[in-house]
Amino acid sequence: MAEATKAPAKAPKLADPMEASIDVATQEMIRRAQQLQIETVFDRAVTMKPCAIGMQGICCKNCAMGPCRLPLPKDGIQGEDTRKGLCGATANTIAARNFIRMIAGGAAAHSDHGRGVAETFLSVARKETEDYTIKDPAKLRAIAPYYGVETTVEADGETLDRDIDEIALAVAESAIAEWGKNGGELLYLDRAPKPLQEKWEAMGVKPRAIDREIVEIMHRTHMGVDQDYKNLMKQGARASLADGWGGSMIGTDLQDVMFGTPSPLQSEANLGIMKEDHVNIIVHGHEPLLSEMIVAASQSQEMLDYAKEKGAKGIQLGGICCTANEILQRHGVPPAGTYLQQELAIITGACDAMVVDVQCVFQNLANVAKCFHTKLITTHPIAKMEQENVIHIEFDEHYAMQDAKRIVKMAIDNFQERGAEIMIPRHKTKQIAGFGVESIQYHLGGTFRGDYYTLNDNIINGRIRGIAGVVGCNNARTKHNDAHIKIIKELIKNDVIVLTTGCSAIAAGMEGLLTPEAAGVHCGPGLAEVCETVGIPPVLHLGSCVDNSRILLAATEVVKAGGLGDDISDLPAAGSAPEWMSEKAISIGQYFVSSGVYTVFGYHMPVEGAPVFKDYLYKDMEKMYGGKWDCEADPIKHAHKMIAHIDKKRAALGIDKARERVLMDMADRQALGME
Ligand code: SF4
Ligand code: MSK
Repeated sequence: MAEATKAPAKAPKLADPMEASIDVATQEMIRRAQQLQIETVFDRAVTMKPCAIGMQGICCKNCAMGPCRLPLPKDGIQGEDTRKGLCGATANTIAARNFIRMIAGGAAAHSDHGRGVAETFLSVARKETEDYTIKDPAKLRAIAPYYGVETTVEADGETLDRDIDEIALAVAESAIAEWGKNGGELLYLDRAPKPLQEKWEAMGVKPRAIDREIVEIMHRTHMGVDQDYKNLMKQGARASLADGWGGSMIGTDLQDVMFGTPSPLQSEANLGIMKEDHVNIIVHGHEPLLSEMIVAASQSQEMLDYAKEKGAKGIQLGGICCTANEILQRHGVPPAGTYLQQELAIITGACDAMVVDVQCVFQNLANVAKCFHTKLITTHPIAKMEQENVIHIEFDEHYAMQDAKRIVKMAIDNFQERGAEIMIPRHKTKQIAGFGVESIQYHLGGTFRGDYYTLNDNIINGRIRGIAGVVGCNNARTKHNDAHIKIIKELIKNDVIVLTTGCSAIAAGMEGLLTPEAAGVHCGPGLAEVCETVGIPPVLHLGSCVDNSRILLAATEVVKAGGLGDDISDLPAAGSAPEWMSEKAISIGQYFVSSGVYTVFGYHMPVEGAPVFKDYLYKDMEKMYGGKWDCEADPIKHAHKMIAHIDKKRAALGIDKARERVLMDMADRQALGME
């Protein structure tokens, strides 16, 4: 072929920024990456298609006779489903095994995080470290009874407060035992409403020890063990409860004890929080153990002076993913973005160090960092990267501040190494974060009754139609943040108050939904009235992925406050993970379902290839736990499925009529000072 007639080399297919994200900063940075010819997850999502059989949950590779793939017949299943793997495993068995292995992965990730926190807390209690202390002794006293630890002592006929260090040591030892104790059940199960505990007892799903439930999943799903999807799911439910009411809840509580229980504070969100004239350090991952110290180190006069010496005006700390949420809710450190923005933070050219710990960290960060001056630092012994440009500084809680200062200094030293290729998008949004069980009680609770009375009252009278938990990841197979924002807006428009965590919370912050002012713009009249009266946003940021345990406890408080049934499953409430991608999301989804919550996932669920198993999750589970799974990719339909469920629960409670009245009730508005 003559040179002139040769087809030009095919340009790689690239993501369309407008199709990839609803966020302008993200769109700008995708364009920027493409100009610089740096590939990102958005481009890879265009060039690599997912496996259709894997997506449906019906590929088994649990032994070397496989992988066995069981595609659905084109015209669906007519009559008996005869599909089977070499060993005879049915589609139900394969999908259930895959599903509960995801639960095991998710529960392990959350719970290992919790274990790390508990071990650090034990070091604090033993006075082996000076860098961490007990910042919230009241919370420690509040949780101690669940661990069987006395908080008072009798002396000379008087009841006195027990020494806080003694309580700390006893709680730490009891907490750590939860991972591997022999016999008994997890102690925190006692915090759930009694009818729920009875359901778990009847179903035989009360977790015994956290590690045990995860190991048992790996055993049961080994080739030739458990081959009954119902029995497999029983263990899935048990392991998920060991996560939500175990590893995650212990992690959240002990983090609050050591680092402080969050209370509402103001901050900002999105890539625009990075500053060209500052040293920018981005922390990313999940565990706050090191990032807490990095916050302290970067605020220390020593480091600030050093940064100025090197020509910077200061140190700007920012976060990605749940490490971001942890330091946001306790210190107001702004998130630079969600899961899908991690590469983009480096592509600004102004990221002097990205410090990562565990979970949700792209290995491609190393390839992107190579194109810039950015120091990419791994810090956790279980999470390293093979690329040579990655620096590993192993974090040791006994020398926490020393490690943190070393990292901050490395970032400062790197400030002068920046190239000319700097582009920080200007977009950032104001937000209020840092809500929790305690602060909801403070803002929406009764002054005299000290519980969730006011919240319940507003649900009963219909101003608040119901409660939704909207949580979870981004997924590069769906438009970044689109489903999160559409679903949340549709819910609050219909007077449903939203509790949010994880990347969903960051997305809501970026969209300006975490401000009290959002109520007047986006809410239905009832919810707007409550938010404006109390001065809270209609979407409450409750923290990170492990903090979904806060939602379980908030729901329990609502039950306790009365008037809305006896169990979480009676509440006009629903859960959602619009853009999920992580195994942790499946574990969270299952512990919500097993705790009585109707839970809708977006995008897809890996069960479509096993219709009987799917029905078991989407229908039959409700009879067992009061909660069930559902999936809806369309955000508006997704929100309305949740609202329909909320209305169903309102009708069952006999409070559906109250809502119709309240929206026209002028006297009530006047009583609230709104007219
Ligand atoms: Fe195939 Fe059975 Fe082996 Fe799975 S366990 S790969 S279905 S033979
Ligand atoms: S970080 S698990 S992408 S929420 Fe918790 Fe975000 Fe999902 Fe990771």
